[in-house]
Amino acid sequence: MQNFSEYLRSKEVSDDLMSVLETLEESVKQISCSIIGGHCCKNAGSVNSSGEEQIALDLQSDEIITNEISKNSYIGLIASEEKPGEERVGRGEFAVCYDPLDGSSLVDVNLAVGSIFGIYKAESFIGVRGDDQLASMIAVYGPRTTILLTVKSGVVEFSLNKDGEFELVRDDLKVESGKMFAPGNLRACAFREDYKKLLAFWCENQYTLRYSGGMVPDVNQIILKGKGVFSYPAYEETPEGKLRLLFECAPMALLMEEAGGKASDGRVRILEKEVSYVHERTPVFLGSKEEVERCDEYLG
Ligand code: P6P
Repeated sequence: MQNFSEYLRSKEVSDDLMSVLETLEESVKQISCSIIGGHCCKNAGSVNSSGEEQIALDLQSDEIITNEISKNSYIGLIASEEKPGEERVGRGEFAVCYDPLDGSSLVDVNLAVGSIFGIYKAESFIGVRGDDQLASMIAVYGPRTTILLTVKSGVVEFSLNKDGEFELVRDDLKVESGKMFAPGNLRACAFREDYKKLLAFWCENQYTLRYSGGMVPDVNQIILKGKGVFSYPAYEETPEGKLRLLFECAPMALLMEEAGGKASDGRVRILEKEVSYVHERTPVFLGSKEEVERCDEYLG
């Protein structure tokens, strides 16, 4: 079984990008420990730049990543969902954006959560597009701690083994078609007939519901099972949707497209959308081609 570094070497990833990814791998190991350690589910008494209450684990996860990144001179720019804006951290040419612990409130009820990372070479995140990512990865903290990674040559899964090493467990993951749906923001149905009709289609066609409230495990499931669709539309109360373009949707969209799926905002590819503000939100539909095209047809 290849470990994380052996896989990167086998894909002829440049030494500097490999070093950046290994830094993020180390962060994931430490976050996994802090979650299993049962630390800090308590509220931190603060809110992030998106106005969401932070639990201490959000801040601790953010601190772990920031600390590991500070040791890597290849990384010069960071942006975190838990920080107000992008931060210059050195002269390195790599820029790393991350949601340190997406869905952190689910930790309290013992559901799976995750970290999301996008890796660029950029002087600023303003103006980048998801297509500019050199790599993206998500970590899932569930019964196992796993990583889905793409260095833009397909999608692979690593699992943290008993020796504390990530080993390759699945390679060349593909999303084809199948009747599974993860419909977010159902409250929008009270205002959007089109979303109601799309949900009726999925129900009338006996799709299997798989929605946990954590974007990372929900999208991870679609990629591992190779089928389905995750939807999170906008509506009048949240006209741009809820999920962040830079920190959540673009890294996930790269994984989904590298697995042969699609990712749109109902009109355009997520990966084509230019970031105008680091905390910018977007409606998002991710999954098998035909399902995302159905979302575009019903909601676009
Ligand atoms: P809702 C978690 O808070 C999150 O950011 C995503 O992980 C998840 O998909 C979404 O919000 C859930 O939102 O409106 O269903 O609580």
